[in-house]
Amino acid sequence: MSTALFRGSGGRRARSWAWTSLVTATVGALAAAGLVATAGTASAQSTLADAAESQGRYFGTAVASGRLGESDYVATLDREFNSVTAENSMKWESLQPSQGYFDFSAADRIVDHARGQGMAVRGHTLVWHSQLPGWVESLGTNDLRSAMNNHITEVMQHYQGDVDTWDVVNEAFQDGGSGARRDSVFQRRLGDGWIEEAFRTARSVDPNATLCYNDYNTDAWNSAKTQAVYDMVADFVSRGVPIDCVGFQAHFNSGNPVPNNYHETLQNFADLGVDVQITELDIAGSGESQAEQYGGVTQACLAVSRCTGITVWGVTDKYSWRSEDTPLLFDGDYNAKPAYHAVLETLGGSGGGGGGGGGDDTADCTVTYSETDRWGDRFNGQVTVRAGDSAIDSWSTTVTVHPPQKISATWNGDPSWDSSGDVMTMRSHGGLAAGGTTTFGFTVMANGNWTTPTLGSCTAS
Ligand code: 9MR
Repeated sequence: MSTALFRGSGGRRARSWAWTSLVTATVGALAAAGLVATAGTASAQSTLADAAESQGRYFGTAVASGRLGESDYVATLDREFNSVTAENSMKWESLQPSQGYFDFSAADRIVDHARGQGMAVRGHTLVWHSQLPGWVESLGTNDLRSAMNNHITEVMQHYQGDVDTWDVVNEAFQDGGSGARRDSVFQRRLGDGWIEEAFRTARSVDPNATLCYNDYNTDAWNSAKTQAVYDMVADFVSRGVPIDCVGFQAHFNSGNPVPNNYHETLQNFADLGVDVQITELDIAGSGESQAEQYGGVTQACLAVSRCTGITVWGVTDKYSWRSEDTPLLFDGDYNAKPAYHAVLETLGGSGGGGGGGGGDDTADCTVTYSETDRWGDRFNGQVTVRAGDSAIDSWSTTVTVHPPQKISATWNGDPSWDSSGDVMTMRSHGGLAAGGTTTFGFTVMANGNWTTPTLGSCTAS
């Protein structure tokens, strides 16, 4: 994988628009041809994304770029979520490790994958005191001001058209009872005006982006920190400082449980005239107690019309930043947990879980994709087909490539193509035992487009 280490801006924009229309056109064409499959016998809203969408919301997850090669991770991501946040790859130390040099490679991998799947991207985060490269700490006032505005400008221009929402400023307030600003390098050098300046710069760079202030421990309405953030947002709104949204990270555990007045907090902020989003949700625990809390948070969002979506802070417990707390919706084997079902059902969906722990999901086989090799002009994809609880006599699935990509070779299956040549149906040579797996593979000539091919669902007989 080559790295994109360069000075400059705006590099993705033309491509982004092309991809957006391509994805829309491809999905439209597939739908017209009746080739967009919904999972076998499960209900129409058997994923978090579909169920949230039916409620006018998105359902997102944090993604680590290094996990995009793991097929179960990607299958779960692509099936369940329609929004992603880079867990670490868009932080300042990742994007501008030394002054003036931008490395967008890891973040681009996440954005390319997400946009290739038609997902939205939340940008996290433009200005934060943590995960800052060392060179920022040593700047004086004027240089720091320029560096902050330059970082916002370069990063937003690079992702303009792909990232629709930005955490412009993250975690600028202290914990505890003071309600004071956090003692960060930005606060020390630039004084109280730095947050406002960051938002004004962000608006001027991308007037179409939704601009958020994002923080944690802002869940209980009466806490000093919640009140301090509320006062800042109220002040910004009253003075016309551009702010569109407040992000509530929502990292909960027994010491910091979901407060009873969570809905009130979200509603009070929304009443200021901003959207609210739950941006990094995870809840330590397990079983029904965890499920109940997840259901409650989802309910609180649904009860506030300006709560536009929920993002959980990771796909699977095994890669969580606090994995020992098992705080997410899928366990380490990608089985849907009770918390998953609580969220799905609160959103009005049912079944779901991709067959991993999935209620009434009776699909007979599942497919997952991974990329096994890459060269300068092409890559090999591998699909693992897994039978459900019963033996199957045959299986088939589709692989859709994204023009101008072309499949140039296949192995371990009987392929056929639609008239466009972009949709390959792969049929099995034989059956599978209950729970058994097999793989097939193919080579894709990229022709400049490295988007991950889209897998259809698996059909068994
Ligand atoms: O999940 C992130 C973890 O992998 C990093 O090591 C950590 C570094 O500070 O940041 C984590 O994400 C944080 C997020 O960016 C901001 N809110 C708190 C999150 C959890 O620490």
